[in-house]
Amino acid sequence: MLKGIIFDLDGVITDTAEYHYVAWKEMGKKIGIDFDRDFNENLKGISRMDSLERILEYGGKANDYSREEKEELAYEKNEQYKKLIKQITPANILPGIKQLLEDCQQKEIRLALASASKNGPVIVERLELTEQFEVIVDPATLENGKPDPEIFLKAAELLGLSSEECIGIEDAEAGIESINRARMFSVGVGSADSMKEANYFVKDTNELNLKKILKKFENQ
Ligand code: B16
Ligand code: MG
Repeated sequence: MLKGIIFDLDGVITDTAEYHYVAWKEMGKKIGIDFDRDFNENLKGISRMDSLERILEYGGKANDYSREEKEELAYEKNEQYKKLIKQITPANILPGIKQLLEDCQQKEIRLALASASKNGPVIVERLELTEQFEVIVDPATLENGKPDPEIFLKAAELLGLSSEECIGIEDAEAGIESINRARMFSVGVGSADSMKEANYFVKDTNELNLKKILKKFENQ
């Protein structure tokens, strides 16, 4: 029986990808690496430091910076990002999500957040959704980022539920892999191609409907 739903944040509850993009792009400019929105897709669901490593590799500068310099670059990016996310309001909750959260509450399905973002709690606060989530996993407590299953397993553990009792919802390929490796039912939001590993997927958040999700879960 389904007892818990574990949500990704960026790309499922709200769309912060553009802010990440703007902030990374500005940092890239300073060190002479330019990239476009297509490349930015590779950074979805990936931790801050792993994102920086991917950008440096893309720009052919993977070995040009010390650990401390990388920390500084990631710090600068995050300062810029924190300025940008100040403009987030409840109006930025993606279509269909409020209804889905309400439907879950009505059915006493417990909710957790499994975001790779260390800014997750601030964003959820700005969306005025803090109270809806019983558990928010702190990514700083984890050893491995997505696609490792650790974050989804941790969320289930904190809810006191088994993997079989939970569903994970994600928009990133790395996130779907993480859910699948946690042996949970995976629900994807995105294109058929990027969500091909998901147990069930929709193209847009406004197609996320609890009844439909439950039906797919029960018939798995
Ligand atoms: P931060 P999610 C992820 O959030 C983003 O998709 C990814 O682009 C970002 O690098 C990562 O959080 C870390 O974010 O720099 O704020 O700690 O999709 O797992 O909710
Ligand atoms: Mg995401």
